[in-house]
Amino acid sequence: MRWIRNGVRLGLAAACLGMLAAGAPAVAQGPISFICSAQEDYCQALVNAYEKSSGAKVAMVRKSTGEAFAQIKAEAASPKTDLWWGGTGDPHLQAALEGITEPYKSPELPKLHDWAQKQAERSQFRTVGVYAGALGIVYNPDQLKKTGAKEIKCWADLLDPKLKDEVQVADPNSSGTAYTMLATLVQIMGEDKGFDYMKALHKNISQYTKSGGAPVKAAALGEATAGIVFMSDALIMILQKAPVKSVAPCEGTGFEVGSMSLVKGARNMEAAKKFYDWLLAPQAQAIGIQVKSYQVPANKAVSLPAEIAPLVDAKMIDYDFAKYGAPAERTRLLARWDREVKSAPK
Ligand code: S7P
Repeated sequence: MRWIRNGVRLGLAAACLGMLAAGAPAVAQGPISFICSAQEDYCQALVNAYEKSSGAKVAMVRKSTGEAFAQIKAEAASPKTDLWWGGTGDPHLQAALEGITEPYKSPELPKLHDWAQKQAERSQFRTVGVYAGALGIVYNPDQLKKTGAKEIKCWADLLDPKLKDEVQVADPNSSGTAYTMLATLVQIMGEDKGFDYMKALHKNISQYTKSGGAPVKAAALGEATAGIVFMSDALIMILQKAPVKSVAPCEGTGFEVGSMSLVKGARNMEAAKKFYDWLLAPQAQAIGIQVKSYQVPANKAVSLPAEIAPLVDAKMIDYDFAKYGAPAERTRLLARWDREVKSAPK
């Protein structure tokens, strides 16, 4: 995938990061109300670094992507949130198209990879890409052996009856990861066949978790044999020597453009814009890798560690972000999933 490789090739730029530290401190207008939809420790590291460098105060809450979207939508008449960072791009796009987020062109925008700038363009600049990552399958090889199922290489392998109640994925209503899976399968297989696949997979699902990263932990603990997750989340556990492997499915896979949006009518708009600009600049963009969160950063000046290289060789589909982030389409697909998959007999 060239869009990811471009990030990998910028290795030398890392040496310059120390010199690219943030400029003048932002002036705090009040605590910035911040929803963060990535890993909790990544979110906290961003907040700590910004508070330290700017003197501003940030009140952060971590929420899965679908939940964050639902909260911002529910608050639209009287917004309590200023800035929403991270989580998959589709709900950010839906928020943009529903007009509940604010258009903004950061001075950092031209310094981002094309995929991050395209996310801004397709939303009329109401959201922007902050990182990218591929969807994949995580599995526990010891557990897999016990089930007698063959090695997992493809989406089709997850349908093996020997994996009954052995697979986990999140609920796509709350989780951006799981919605990315839904949209990916529909794009690879066609809508009806994609739903047939998810209905068949339902027999093997032990639990639809709330958060997209939970199946990685379940597989590492041996509570599940396999899970559908972002490969960057699996890599965190693999590097911690957890007994799991990850695979990019042989039929192809989808990917996320993790995004950021300013809330329309934000009470701390000016302070939130300063935080927004800082979050796109190299110093903040390098924090993910420092806290071992292995998505590809959007800012071209940030290099990637060698560990990420295997993730970029996945056979990636040409994910249609405009279609699957459109409010009517996302709402329709989630309703169909509730009707036909979640409530299907096991
Ligand atoms: O953990 C990092 C990450 O996977 O979290 C985001 C994810 O969408 C949030 O979790 P949910 O699936 O529960 O919404 C991703 O954007 C990110 O890569």
